[in-house]
Amino acid sequence: MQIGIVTLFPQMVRAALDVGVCGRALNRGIATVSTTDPRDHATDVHRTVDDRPFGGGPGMVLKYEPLARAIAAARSNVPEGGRTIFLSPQGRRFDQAIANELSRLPGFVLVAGRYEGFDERLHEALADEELSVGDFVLSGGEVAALAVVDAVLRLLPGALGDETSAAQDSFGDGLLDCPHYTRPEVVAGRMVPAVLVGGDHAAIARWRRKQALGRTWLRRPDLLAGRDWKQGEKALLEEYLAEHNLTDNGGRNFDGTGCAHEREPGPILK
Ligand code: 9D3
Repeated sequence: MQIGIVTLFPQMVRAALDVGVCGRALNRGIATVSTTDPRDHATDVHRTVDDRPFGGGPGMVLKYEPLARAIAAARSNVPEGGRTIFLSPQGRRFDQAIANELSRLPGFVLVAGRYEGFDERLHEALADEELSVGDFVLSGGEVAALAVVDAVLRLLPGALGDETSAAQDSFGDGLLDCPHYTRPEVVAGRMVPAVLVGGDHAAIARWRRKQALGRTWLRRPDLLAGRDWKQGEKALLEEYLAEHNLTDNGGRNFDGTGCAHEREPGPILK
C-alpha cells in the first residue's frame, strides 16, 4: 500500500510514523508513506501557501495553486484507484468501518490543512472524500491524518506481531474491550477476578465476552444499536446485568433503543 500525505509539517508526520506498529509496518515494507509539503510547490520567493480570506475575517486560507500542485505530486506516487481524502472538521466521521475500507485500497492521499482551512475550490475539484476524526477542534489535519494512517496500517497483513489481535481489538467485533489484569494478583487491596487465574480457558473466554458486552451496554449503547447479535450474546449480557443489579433498565432495550436519548446518563461502571 502506498500512502501519500500532503502536509505543511512533514517532520511531525514522519516522527510519529517512525515508532511502534506503524514504524515496524513501514520498515517491513508492508506500506510506504510519502509526504509532500505544499511549500515546495509554491512559486514565489516567500514560498506562500496561504492568503487572507475574501470577505474578511480572521485567519488565513490555504491557496488553491500550491495545494493543487502538491496533491498532484502526491497522487503521482500512489497507484491508480487511490483516493484523495481531505481531513476536515466538515468531513464524514472516521470509524473502524472506514479504516477497513481504506485498508483494501492500493493506496490513497491524505490532505491535511492548517489555518482556517482550504480554499473551498480545492474540496470541490480534488477531494474524493472528506473525513473528520471527531467533534473537537484540532490545530490542523496532521493529527487526524496520523489517526487514519495508524488505524489502517495496523490492519495490513503482517503489521502486528500477533495476527489475531487486530480482529480481537475493541471495535474489531463491534464491542468495547474486556478488562485486563497482570501481576500482582492482589494490589491496592483489589483482587484479580478468580476466573482469570483458574486455568479454565473456556470459562475465561466466556467471562471476557460477557464483560465486553456489559461494558459496551453501559458505556456505549450506541454501538449495540445495529448489532448483529451472535448466538448466546444476549444471554451473556442478561447474566452481566443480573450480576451487576442492572435488571431494572428503565425501559432501555439491548440494542440501545427505547430510551438512550431520553433517559438520564447511565452509570459509568460503578
Ligand atoms: C478555530 C477555527 N475554526 C473556526 C470555527 C474552524 C477550524 C478550522 C480548522 C477548526 C479546526 C481546524 C483544524 N482541524 C482540522 O484540520 C481537522 C479536524 C479537527 O479539528 N477535528 C476533528 N477532525 C479533524 S480532521 C481535520
